Amino acid sequence: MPKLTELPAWKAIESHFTEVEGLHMRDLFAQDSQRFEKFSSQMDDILLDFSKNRMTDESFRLLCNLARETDVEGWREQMFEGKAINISEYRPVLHTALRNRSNKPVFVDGEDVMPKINKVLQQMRYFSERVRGGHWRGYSGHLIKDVINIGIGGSDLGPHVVCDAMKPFAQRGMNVHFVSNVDPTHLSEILKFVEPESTLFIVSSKSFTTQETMMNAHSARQWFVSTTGSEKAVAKHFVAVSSNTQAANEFGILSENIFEFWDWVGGRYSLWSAIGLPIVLYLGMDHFEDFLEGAYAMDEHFRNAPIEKNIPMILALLGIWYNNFFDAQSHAVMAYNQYLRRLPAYLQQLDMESNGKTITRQGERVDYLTGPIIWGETGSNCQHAFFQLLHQGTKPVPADFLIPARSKNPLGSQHKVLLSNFLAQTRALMMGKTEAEARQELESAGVAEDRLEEMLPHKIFEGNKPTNSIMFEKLDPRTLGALLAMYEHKVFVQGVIWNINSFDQWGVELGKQLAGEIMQVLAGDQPPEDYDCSTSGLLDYYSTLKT
Ligand code: G6Q
Repeated sequence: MPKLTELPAWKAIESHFTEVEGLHMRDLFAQDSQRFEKFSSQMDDILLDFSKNRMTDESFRLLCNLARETDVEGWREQMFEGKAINISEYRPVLHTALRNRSNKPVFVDGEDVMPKINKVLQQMRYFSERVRGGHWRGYSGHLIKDVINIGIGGSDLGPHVVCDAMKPFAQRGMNVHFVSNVDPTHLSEILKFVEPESTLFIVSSKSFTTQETMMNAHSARQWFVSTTGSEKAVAKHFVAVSSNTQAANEFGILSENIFEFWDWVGGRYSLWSAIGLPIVLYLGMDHFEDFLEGAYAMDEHFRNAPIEKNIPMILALLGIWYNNFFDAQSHAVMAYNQYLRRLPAYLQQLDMESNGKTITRQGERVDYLTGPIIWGETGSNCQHAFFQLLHQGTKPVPADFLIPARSKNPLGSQHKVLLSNFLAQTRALMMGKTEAEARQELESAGVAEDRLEEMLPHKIFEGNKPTNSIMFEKLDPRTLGALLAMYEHKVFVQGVIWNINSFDQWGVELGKQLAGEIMQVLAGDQPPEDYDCSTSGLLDYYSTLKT
């Protein structure tokens, strides 16, 4: 298999890049009034306008060729069909089966997995309806008012972003909390405000061995037993979501209260599985199914739309354009929607854990950049914080801007003001402000000649800063499902093109292993003699402070 950088499609982009690098989007827009029509695509009500990017028709054509030459379409089918594309863990990658609303069979090792997926969905419906309808009560007959999800990484970030974003759809009187950090403060601060008799804990862990989750789960159990005085009551207040049902049993959770998922669901892709249980308890199963429907609609679009109109493919190709040719180190995501405030945290894991890799599928070191640093904040807050760097800094930062056309909370003209900021920022980033415009502005403001010359360089904006605008009607479960699936597929396409395995996470496993080793030193063992002096020095300093 030829190296990525030796492929004809890559070489063609490389030589084309030198022609495009110096072009300004302001001129590209002036030359082509059809740019928006040409460079936009729609799936249901989700519109992607990618016209504010530093590319010509030819750039786009060459990028699409790269997707063809790296066989993105072939890999896509392998994923949907359950082939073991996670090559370092020898597993299929089938989060798409979890939201396969067609219910057509999907085979793993000759077994159709749809019946067991449907069975767990039914179990989630039955359980959530009992809890939400007041039939499942706490040990002393109280209604369940607080659900606490204990999980970390993929067993936390997905359900957390969804519950936060879907707050307007939540059942009145039902609260959901997320405990992830092993820092005891996280659990303690939540326990201060809940009553054990009306609290349900979900221990969410694919492996059921993750140190942070297990410690938090044991602490929660201890708190529960010591405040209620009843071991027996644990059964009514603790359920588990895991692919390791035996370990969940051993923790003391009854088999009927364990919600299963499987090793072909990666942690960061698991929110569509039983890991979505907190979502279901908070929003209800019908809303969760709408969420799955939205993701399925995006899956179908991803599978069937031609590359030129395929939203996840386009986002992926543009990301590669900036990452590998403009040397952009990061990619920002700005949701102009307060409900989406956890979106950057979720995307950081999705993207950086998937594509933060240096080894190709053939086991060689890459000689090109792979996954970008993902970051972001909600609009318009971000404008008053780091946007200065986007407008006038030295680093290229391509960005996605997302906004719903309608707000869940229409307050006077506030949503229109939000939208005007969204439009003004993407336009300003693209257009910039020329010297002549800045001069004109200062003159109109009556600035004296000598002062004007001093101020002028500071008032110029280069512009030519790329953005994607993603606009949709409203943020509801269906649209959110589609948006998250859109990003999953974007990450997938980039991984295929970079020729890396997006579905393992050995760096995460390393953290789990190292923390265990150092714990033994903290528990009193001598540090190994070959420990680096920095770690030994910190351990010594800690021992002087801890008492
Ligand atoms: C995700 C990663 C990682 C994982 C957590 C929690 O893809 O594998 O973030 O989700 O480490 O793991 P458990 O669910 O096994 O506790």
